[in-house]
Amino acid sequence: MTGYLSTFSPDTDSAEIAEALVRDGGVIINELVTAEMLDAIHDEIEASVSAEEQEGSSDLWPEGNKTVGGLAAVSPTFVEKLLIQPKVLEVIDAVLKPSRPMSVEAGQVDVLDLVAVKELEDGGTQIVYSGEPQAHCHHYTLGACVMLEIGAGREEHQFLHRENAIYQPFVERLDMREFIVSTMWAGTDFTEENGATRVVPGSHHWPEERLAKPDEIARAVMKKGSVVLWLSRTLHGAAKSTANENRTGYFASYIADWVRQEENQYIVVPQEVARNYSTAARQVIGYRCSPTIGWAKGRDGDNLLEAGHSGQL
Ligand SMILES: O=C(O)CCC(=O)C(=O)O
Ligand SMILES: [Fe+2]
Repeated sequence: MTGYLSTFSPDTDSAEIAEALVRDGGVIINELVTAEMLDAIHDEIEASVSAEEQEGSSDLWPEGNKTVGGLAAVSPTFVEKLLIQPKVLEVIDAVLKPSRPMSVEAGQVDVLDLVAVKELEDGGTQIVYSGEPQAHCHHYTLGACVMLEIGAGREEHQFLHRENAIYQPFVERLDMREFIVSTMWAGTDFTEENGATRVVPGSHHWPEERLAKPDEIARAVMKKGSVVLWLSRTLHGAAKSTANENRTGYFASYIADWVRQEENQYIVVPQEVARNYSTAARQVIGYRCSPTIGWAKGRDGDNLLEAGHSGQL
């Protein structure tokens, strides 16, 4: 099934969507939220980020395109309605297999079952891990959250790349457990002409050196309010544009809690801003910890903005 992205309606069972995502490396969920919601997000961005600040200025996003970082602080509607959209979280729960899933239906898995304390000859003890953990992470958090707008007439395709590239070569292994799921919401219709994301189904199983052939590259053609999801090793990239209108996408990646967030969410969304959000949103943004990573003494592990207990101290 090359060059084609499976597209699902919002009422499809999330397990079915997750299965296709793991199999093909990418999927689309059609019109999962209303166009009005996307308009509200656009208005929030326009109200707080100047045109100058939105101008692209990098190789990935040259002048003539627009980018807005720190979306998790700029758009409360994005955070509360899209970032923690229940169907999306159910699919990501099924793929990233956290021991503490976001969606209520998912069961919890205890990774600490794998730890044994062994007696030593000198009277001391030693921690020994054994067995295969069912979970890939304790929970997942936001990698980066940005608006990506392809300008009318963008001349070049962005290079095809893999999301795990930012961690390569430090963690790369083809058979590694999945640790990133990316989402891109269509803030305008995504068309072949205006730069719908290029995604290469199956490429998450390819060796690094294999290059994509033209007929292997699919396009995330979708209506405003739809979302495309892809995995850490799936080749993808923004496309050139032959259209007269811009293509606006809202990108959010979800990463295992044990890798560092790509965009520094504690700078972007400081505590006083995060306090305005729901607990679920705070958790995804990063105000949550596992028993071993990210703790702050005197704070609650599931909601680090509140007093409580986290970590080993
Ligand atoms: O805008 C898109 O369609 C994809 C962008 C992307 O993958 C990136 O900037 O890393
Ligand atoms: Fe990317």
